[in-house]
Amino acid sequence: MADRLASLASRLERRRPVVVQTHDYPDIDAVASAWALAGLLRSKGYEACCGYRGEIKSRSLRRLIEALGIDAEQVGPGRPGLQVVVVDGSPANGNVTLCPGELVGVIDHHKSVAETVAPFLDLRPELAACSTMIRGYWSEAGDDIPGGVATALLAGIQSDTDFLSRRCSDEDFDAYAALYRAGDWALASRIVRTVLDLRELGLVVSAIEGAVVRDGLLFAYIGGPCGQEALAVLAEFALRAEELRAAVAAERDEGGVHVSVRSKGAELSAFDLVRGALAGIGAGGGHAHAAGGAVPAAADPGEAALRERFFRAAAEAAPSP
Ligand SMILES: [Mn+2]
Repeated sequence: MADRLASLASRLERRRPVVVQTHDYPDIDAVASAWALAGLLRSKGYEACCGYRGEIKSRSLRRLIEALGIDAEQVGPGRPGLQVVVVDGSPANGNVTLCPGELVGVIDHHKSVAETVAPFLDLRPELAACSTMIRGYWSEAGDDIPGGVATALLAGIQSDTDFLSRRCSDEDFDAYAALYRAGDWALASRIVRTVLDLRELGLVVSAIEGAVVRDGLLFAYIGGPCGQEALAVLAEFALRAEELRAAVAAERDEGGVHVSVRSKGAELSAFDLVRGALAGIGAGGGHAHAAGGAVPAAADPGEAALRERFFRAAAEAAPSP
């Protein structure tokens, strides 16, 4: 197996600070990965911290940060000589606003939409979670993984695979088993599952009542405000309906429109849907089963036009049988 940790470390200068940066508006997999890698680098003598851009809109991530004492910082204007390692995202995919500094590495499991350029690249879209990748770095180091770090990475895999119910590689299963033993699985599971409050539960119910379905695609607009996970909960729950192939949930806040897309299979890929629907107005990405995207407020076409964009993208990506 390639010694990825040694390869990354050889490209980092020990006397300069390192920020391990997540994708913007991070989720559990992103922060768990960044925190775990920053901790590993610190144990090897680097000055490393975990950072993100945008804000934390995920309720479960806030709980994980509190429960495990994760020190994730909103990255500011940068510091002289800063070295940047991006995890669970890529500047080439448009979901990371880079911290000013020198980009040294990108570690990601998302589908690439453009070529990523950095001295160190570890891009493995065949893996279901970035946390699986970072657990591999800890294994390479040969060090015992601290319980809190194991719990965070376990939550990352649970969150990105919906508790192993999406496509996973052998490496994801191996990492899950090891982290399940090394961390607190009960704590991780409880935090990952608890993503709404009662007000948001009501918003989700109302949005489903008002949803529009065409050719197996459901489109629902949540009348917010809500955390980013309410969108995912709605889209995932909707797919329990036999007639649906895919589901889209959208919400608008001051920053613009956020969307979450879930699909039952590669036949109508969530990734293709969000890329097609948001082409020219926003950015989106992810995986075949789960994807997300955002449209800046200035480019918001409005609910009806956004819905038509998704129905059109579905017809183009996979005409109904
Ligand atoms: Mn991820």
